[in-house]
Amino acid sequence: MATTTIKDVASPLARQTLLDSDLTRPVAGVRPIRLLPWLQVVKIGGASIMDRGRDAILPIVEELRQLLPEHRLLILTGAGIRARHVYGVGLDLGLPVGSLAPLAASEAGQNGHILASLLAPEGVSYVEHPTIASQLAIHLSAARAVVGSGFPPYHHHEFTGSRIPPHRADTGAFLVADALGAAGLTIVEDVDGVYSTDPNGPDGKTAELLRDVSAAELAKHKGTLPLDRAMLDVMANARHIERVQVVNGLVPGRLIAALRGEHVGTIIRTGARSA
Ligand code: GWN
Ligand code: ATP
Repeated sequence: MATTTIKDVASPLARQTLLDSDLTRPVAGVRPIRLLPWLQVVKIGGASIMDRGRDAILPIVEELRQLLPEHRLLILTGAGIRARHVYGVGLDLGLPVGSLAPLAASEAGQNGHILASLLAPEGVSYVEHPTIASQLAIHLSAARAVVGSGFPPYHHHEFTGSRIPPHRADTGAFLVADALGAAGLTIVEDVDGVYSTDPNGPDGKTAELLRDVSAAELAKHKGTLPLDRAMLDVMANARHIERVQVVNGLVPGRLIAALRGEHVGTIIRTGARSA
């Protein structure tokens, strides 16, 4: 028998616009749950580590290997020199940012495949973006760590403010670590941390290491940074990750020390506050 009455679906958001944050706050303002609270995310630099080849990669592989009994890891890699090349060719041809983003992302994936191959004897594999999104728990129940691409899969949805994709591997690593409610994120570079000015630049002699800095302060920093600036915007609205440590992966022991809770690089404080 056909019903003529209007069906009312019970929802606290049923009768209001989603655009008014005052109205949605009572429902949407609560802190999200932590999906993988025991997870440690480690981002390995593409240009700073992977492009240096065996001299930089093999010691990092050894440190990751030593960390496996202590932590369950999501290891994410950045893109390096091959992405710079593809940006150059693509920009010369006039390709839009949404076409360049997946081209560069695929290098981050290549670097991940390289790292995963070296860790394979430890049971570590490369996992695809969809696996990171929805099957990480089962993979990390079977293995102590997995490797993936750090790039966020924005593809043709990449923001158009700049011709170089603004959301790269640092941003992708932070987004996924915060979304999963991970215990921490460590970013591995080829410098001791974030400095007042590029230590390898023309004013390098005056560069001072910033041992503890907020994302808001870094966002105001006028010069270059060893990180994606888009990550600082994301950090402002972080829900779980309160601090990220940037460490030098070329110095033996720094990555292990960071994962053991030591302050051995730059700590960047985000906008997230403990509950
Ligand atoms: O290819 O190395 O994931 O994990 O942004 O998209 O360009 O893809 O377009 O699951 O979906 O090259 O094929 O490639 O790096 O990103 O992956 O081996 O659709 O496992 O197929 O979101 O890995 O790849 O480059 O990460 O960053 O097949 Mo690759 Mo990347 Mo694999 Mo992934 Mo993109 Mo998929 Mo995807 Mo595409
Ligand atoms: P990706 O993973 O995207 O390839 P990456 O993490 O490997 O990136 P780079 O883009 O190579 O990192 O950035 C690291 C470099 O940033 C350092 O070698 C350093 O010379 C440079 N740099 C620029 N500004 C600063 C700064 N303020 N402090 C520290 N390093 C800086």
